[in-house]
Amino acid sequence: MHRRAERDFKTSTSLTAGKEPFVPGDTIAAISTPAGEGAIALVRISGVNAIEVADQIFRGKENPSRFASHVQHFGEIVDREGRLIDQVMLSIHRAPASYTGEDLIEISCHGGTLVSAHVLEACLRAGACAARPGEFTERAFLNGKMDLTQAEAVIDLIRARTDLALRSATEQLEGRLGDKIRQIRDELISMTAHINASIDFPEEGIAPDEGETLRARLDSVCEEISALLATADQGRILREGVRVVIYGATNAGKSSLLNRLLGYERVIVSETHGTTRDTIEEMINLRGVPIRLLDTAGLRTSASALEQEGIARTEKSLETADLRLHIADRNAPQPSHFEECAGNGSEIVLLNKSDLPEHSDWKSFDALRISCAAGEGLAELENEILTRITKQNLRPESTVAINTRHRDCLRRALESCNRARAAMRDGLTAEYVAVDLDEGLRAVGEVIGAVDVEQILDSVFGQFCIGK
Ligand SMILES: Nc1nc2c(ncn2[C@@H]2O[C@H](COP(=O)(O)OP(=O)(O)O)[C@@H](O)[C@H]2O)c(=O)[nH]1
Ligand SMILES: [Mg+2]
Repeated sequence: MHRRAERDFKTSTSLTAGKEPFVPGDTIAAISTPAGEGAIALVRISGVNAIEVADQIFRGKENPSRFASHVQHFGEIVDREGRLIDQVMLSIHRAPASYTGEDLIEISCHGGTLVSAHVLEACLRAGACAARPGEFTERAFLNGKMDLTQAEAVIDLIRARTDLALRSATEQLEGRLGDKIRQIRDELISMTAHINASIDFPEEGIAPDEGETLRARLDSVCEEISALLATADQGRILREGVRVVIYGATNAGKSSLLNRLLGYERVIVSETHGTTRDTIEEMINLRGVPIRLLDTAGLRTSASALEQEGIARTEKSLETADLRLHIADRNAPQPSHFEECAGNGSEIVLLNKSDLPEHSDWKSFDALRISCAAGEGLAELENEILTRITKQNLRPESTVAINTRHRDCLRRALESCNRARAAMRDGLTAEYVAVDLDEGLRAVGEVIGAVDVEQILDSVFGQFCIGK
C-alpha cells in the first residue's frame, strides 16, 4: 500500500541477488535512537521482508520467523560470515498489529555509534533499505494506523519543551484533533449528500424548510472551523515558542542577558563592540511557557559590512517578534536611536549594568533596571515577560492547537464554506452550492489526510432511497 519511494535500490538488489522474492524498497531499516553513546540503541526493520531479514542476521534458540508476536528473545546479530556483531534482544511485531502496520522488527543492541551502525549494516546487507526520515511514521499513516494529525503529533511529542506542549501533542496523538476534524467532515459529507440529491432529483429540489436547516448547519460548521483556526497562534507558540528578541546598542549587555536567562554561557560576551554579528536563537522554558529567545547584533551606525548584515538581520527579527527586550547600558549616554523605538506594548525597556553608576541621560528614566553581572532585577524581568505574554494572549492554555499546515487547509475550507453560504443566501442553484461544499470538504479532508469521494457517494446512497 505504501508509496514506492524514489530511492536507490541498487544496494539491496545487488546484495541479495538470487534471493528472491525481495521487493526492493518495501523493507526499510534504521537506527531509531539518537546518535551517540548510550546504554542501548534500537534498530527497527519494517516491511514485507522484515522477518526474512531478521532470520538472516539473528542467531538464537530459534529463528525469528517462529517467534510469537511482541515477545523479546535473546540472541546474537551476526554478519554474513557468521561473525558476532552484538548480543541483542529482538522482538517481532506482526502486521497489522505494529506501529507501521507492517511486519516490524525491533532489535535492542548495545549503545554506541559503531555497534548500532554494524547492526544496521547487517540489515541492509540482508536486503533492507535505509529508511528516509519519518518513513516509519509515514508508513503508519499510509497503512491506516493513524491520520495525518496523529503522524504530525509524533513529531510534536518528540520536540515538546514544556508540559503543556507535551500534553497537547499527546492528545493530538490520541486523535483529539483528528476526531474534531472528522466531525466537521462528516457534517459536510452529509450536507453535500443532501445537496447532490436535489441535483440528481431536481423535481424534488431543496424544500424551503430544508434549505433553512442546511443554512443553519453550514453556519455551525463555519463556527467550528473558525474556532479551530483561532488556536493557530497557540499552536505556533506551543511548537515554536513565544519569540522574544533582545536588541539594543552594542555592548549594552544583550548577550549577557541571553546567557543569564538561559542559565549558561551560550554566547560570547565581550567588551569589544560588535562581537555578536549573527542572530542567535535558544529555547527556554519560562515557568511552563516556551520561549524562543533571540540575541541580535547590536545597533550602531559605524559598522563594517559584515556587521551591517547582522544589523539587517536584527531588524528582520524585530518584525516578527512577539515581544522585544530593548536593552541599554545605564552607565553610557543614551543612544540616538533609543527614543524612537522604545516603549510600546510589545516592548520592555531595560537599563542594564545597575551595578555601575547611572549616566545623567537616564535620570528619572522609566525602565526596569537590571544587572546581568550581579544578577539583579532578573526575577522582576521574568515576571514582566510573563505578564506581557499573558496580556497579549500569547500564553498557551488550551491543548487543542493546530499547526500551520492545518491552518492553511482550514482557511481554504472556511472560504469555501463561506462561498457556499453566500450561494445559498443568494438563491443560486444547488450545483453552485455543491461545488463550494465539495471544495470545503476536500480542504478539511487534507487536514487528516483523507480525501475520499467514495464516502460521499456512500452517503448519498445511504441517505436516500434511490429505488423510488
Ligand atoms: N558592570 C557590568 N558589566 C556588564 C553587565 N552586563 C554586561 N556587562 C559587560 O558589558 C560588555 C558587553 O556585554 P555583551 O553581553 O557582550 O553585550 P552585547 O554587545 O550587547 O551583546 C561585556 O564586557 C560584559 O561583561 C552588567 O550588568 N554590569
Ligand atoms: Mg552580543
